[in-house]
Amino acid sequence: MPRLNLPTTWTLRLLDGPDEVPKDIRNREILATVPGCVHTDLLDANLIPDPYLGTNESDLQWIGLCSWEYSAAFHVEYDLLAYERVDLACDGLDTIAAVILNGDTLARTENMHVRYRWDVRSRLRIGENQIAIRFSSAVKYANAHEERLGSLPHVALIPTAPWNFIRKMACNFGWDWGPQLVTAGIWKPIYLDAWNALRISNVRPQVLEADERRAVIDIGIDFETTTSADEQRLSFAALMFRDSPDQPAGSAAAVVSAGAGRTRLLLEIENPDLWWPVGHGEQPLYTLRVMASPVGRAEHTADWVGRTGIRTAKLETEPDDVGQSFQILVNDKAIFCKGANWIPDDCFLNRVDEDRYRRRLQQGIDCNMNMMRVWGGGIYETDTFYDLCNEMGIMVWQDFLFACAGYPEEPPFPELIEAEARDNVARLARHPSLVIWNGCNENIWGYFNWDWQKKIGERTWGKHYYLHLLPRVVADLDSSRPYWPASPYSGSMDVEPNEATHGTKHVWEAWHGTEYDVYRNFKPRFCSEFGFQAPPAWATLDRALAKDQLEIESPGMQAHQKSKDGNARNHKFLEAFFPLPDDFDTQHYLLQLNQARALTLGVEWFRSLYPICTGTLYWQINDCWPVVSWAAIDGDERLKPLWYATRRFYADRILTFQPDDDELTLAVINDSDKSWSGSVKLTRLSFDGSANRSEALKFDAKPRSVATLSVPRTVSEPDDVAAEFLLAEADDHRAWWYFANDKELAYPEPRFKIDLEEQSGGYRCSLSAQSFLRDAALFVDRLDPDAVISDQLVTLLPGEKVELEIQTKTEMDAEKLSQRPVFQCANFYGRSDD
Ligand code: BMA
Repeated sequence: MPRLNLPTTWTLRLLDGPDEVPKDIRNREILATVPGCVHTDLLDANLIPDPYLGTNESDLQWIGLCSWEYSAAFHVEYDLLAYERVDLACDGLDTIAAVILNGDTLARTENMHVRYRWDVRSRLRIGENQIAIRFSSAVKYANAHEERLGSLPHVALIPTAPWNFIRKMACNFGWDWGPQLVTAGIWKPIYLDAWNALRISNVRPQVLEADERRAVIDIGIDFETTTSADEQRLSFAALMFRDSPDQPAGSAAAVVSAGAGRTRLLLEIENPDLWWPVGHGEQPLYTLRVMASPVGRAEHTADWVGRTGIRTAKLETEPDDVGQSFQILVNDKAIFCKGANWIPDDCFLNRVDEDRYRRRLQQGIDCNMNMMRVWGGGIYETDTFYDLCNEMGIMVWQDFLFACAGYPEEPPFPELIEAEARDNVARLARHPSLVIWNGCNENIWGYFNWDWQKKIGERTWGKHYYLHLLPRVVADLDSSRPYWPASPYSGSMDVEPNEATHGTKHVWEAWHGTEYDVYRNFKPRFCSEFGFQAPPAWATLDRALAKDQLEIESPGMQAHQKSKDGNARNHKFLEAFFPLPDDFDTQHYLLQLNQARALTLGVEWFRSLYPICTGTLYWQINDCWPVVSWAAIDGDERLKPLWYATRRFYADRILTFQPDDDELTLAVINDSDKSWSGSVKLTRLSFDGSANRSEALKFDAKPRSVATLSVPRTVSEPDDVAAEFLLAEADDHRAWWYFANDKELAYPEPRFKIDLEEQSGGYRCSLSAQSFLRDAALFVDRLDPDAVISDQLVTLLPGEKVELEIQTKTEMDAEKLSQRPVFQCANFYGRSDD
C-alpha cells in the first residue's frame, strides 16, 4: 500500500483579515512548511516578531481573526491511479477548513482533533495536481456558535474566544499560563494513501488478562473495504513477537464477512513479558502485526504493524471506612501514581518533535515521576508521546478534551465529539502506557460548585458527554481500560464532585489560601491537581524580556503572568514566609523557593496518607512558553528549583515529618518492593550545629507502605523556636522540620566555600558549609544561559560538603558563583535582629 507524502513546502496566502493586518502580508505569497501553522510560517518569513517575546503577543491577535490559504502542487504517476482507492489523509487540520482539490471543494472540517481521509482517486490527474486548504477564523467560528446557542460558563480567563464552542485545543485561546495565539494550519502529516480491496484502519489491542503465566489479548480491528458484499470473505491473521516474527509469542486468525467493518482476534501468549510502570519492573514491548486479505485474493494484503505491551490496567473504587477508594492497578498490583499534569509543550504544536518529547519525558522520569496526566485543555498527544511513555514506563492518564467550561450538546457538537472520541480511542488503544481515560477537567465540579447552574438554567452543559457518550465509546472500542467521568469527580452525581473522601480531588485551597500547610486539611483519595506558581528560570526571563522589564509589575512581566491574581497571591506568600524583599533578584529566588516548598509539603503529606491517598499529580510539569506559572520545567526547558525538590519528594523512599493533632510524627515512606527497616535518628539541633537532644527509633516499613512513628516530645518540643530545628536520619535519607517560618528564624549568616575543578563538559563544584545552610542553590543560568547544575535547594549542617556538577561551556569561577544572586540560600532571609 504506497503512501505518497505531499510536499512539505507550500504557499501561504492571506485571504481575508481585519484592518490591523500589516500591509506586507496582504497580496503576498509566503513560503510555508507543512506540518506547521500560520504563526511559525510568518515567523520564518520574518513577517512577524516572536510572539513569545516582550509584549508581542498582544500585537499579533489579528492572526487568529484572518482566513488563510495553504496551497501546493504535487505530482501523481499513473501507477498510483492503478489502485482501487487513493485517499487523501490529513492527520490533523487546525481547524475550520475547506479542502480544495484541483479546484473542487472536497470537504469541510471543523475538528482539530481527528484524522480525516477522503477517497480522491477520481479527482486526481496524472501529472500535476493542485491542493488548497482554506482556514477560516477559529475565533469567529466559536463566537458564532456561542451567539447562536447562548453563552455557557467558563472559568474567568480572558480568552480570545469561547473555547467551549469549537473542537480546538482550548488553551490556544489563552489560559492562566498560556498566551492567546489562535493558530491555523496543517498541524500533522498530510499524504495520499493508495490501496486495493481492503485497508486496516485501526488495531486496538486490549489486554483482558495477564500474569506471568498467560495473557489474553483481544485484538480489535477496524477495516474498510472497496466491496462490502456479504459474500466477500476476508481473512485476518495477527501475531505478536518480541524480537523476530519467526518466533511469535502468539498468533490468531479468523475469517469474516467484508460488510462487518470490524472484527476481533483473541490472542493468547504463554509466559508473557509484562509491561510495568517505571519503578515496578521492566517495559518489554512487543511488535503486533495484523495481516488481512480477501479470501482467494492473497495478493491484496493489508498489513498493520505497531508496538504494544502486555499489562492489565484497572481502577478499583470500593466503598471503605473513609468513603470510596480510587486505586489504579497495573497487572493487579496497586500503584502509587507520582506525577504531574502535562500541557501542550508549545503553543505551536509542530515544534514539539520527538527529541523534545524525549527530553521532557526524561526530565519527568529523572525526577521520579511515573505518571503524566494529559490535561483536557490541550490535545490528544501524538503517537510519539505515547510511544516514549511506553518505552520509559510512564503511565498516562488521558483526559478527553473538555476543560473548565460548560460545553453545548446541540448539533454539530455531539457528532463531532463522538467522531473525535472514536478516532482517538482507537488510535491510542495500542499504548500500554495509557492506563485510564478521563471525561473532562473540572466541568462537573464547575457545574455543582461554581455557580454555573444559574447561568445554564435548563440548557445543556456537557453532562451527556461525560456520563454517557464517552463511556459508551470507551466501552465499545477500549473496554479493557477504566473510564472516569471527570477530574475531580467523586464517583456519583449525588456526592460533591471534589469531595476528598471519594474519587479524585483537586486541592487548590493552598494556592488560593494564605499558608500552604492548608494541604494538610485534606485527605484526598487521589489528588489529580494542586499547584503553586513561580517565575521561570532567570535566563528564560532574560531571553523573553528586555532588561528594563525584569521587575514583577513591569508591562513585560505582566504579559508573562497570565493568572489574574497571580502576582497578588505570590506577594502574599512572600510576605507570609519572608521579610518582604524589594529587589527582583531576591523575589525571584524566594518565589521559586516558595513553590518548591509548597509542593514538597503537599506531596509529602499526601504520600504519608497512603493507602488512603493513592496518587499525586501536581499542576504542572511543563510550560508552553516563557511565563510565570505552576510548572516545574519552564518554557525554555530549564528546570526550576521545584524540579529538584520533586526528585526528592517523589523518591521511592523518603522520610517526612508530619504534624498530627498535637503531636509530631515521622512518616517513613517506602514505595519500593523491598522492606525498609532499621533505626532512625531524630535530633533537635541549634542552627550552630550543636545537638540539643537525640533519640533513636526503630522502624519497619513494609514494601509499598508507610510506617508512622511518633516523635518523642523530648525532640519535638524546642527550647527556642527561632534557633532550633529537627533532623531525622535513616540510611542516606533525611527529613528537616522547623518550628517557625523563615522570617522568624534566627539563621546564622551563611558561611561556605566553593571549589571548582574543571572536568569534561564543565565543572565539578564542591560546596562546603561552614555554617548551617538551608535551601542553598547556585543559579548557574545567570552566568551561562545553557548551564545546568546537578542539584539545588540543598540543606547542609556546618562542616558538611556537597559535590555538584555544572554542565557548561562557559568559564566560571568560584568568586562569581559565591555571590548573590547566583548563590542563594534561605539564611539570607531569616529574622532580622537589627
Ligand atoms: C487547574 C487547571 C487549569 C489551570 C490551573 C491553574 O484547575 O485545570 O485550568 O491552569 O488550575 O489555575
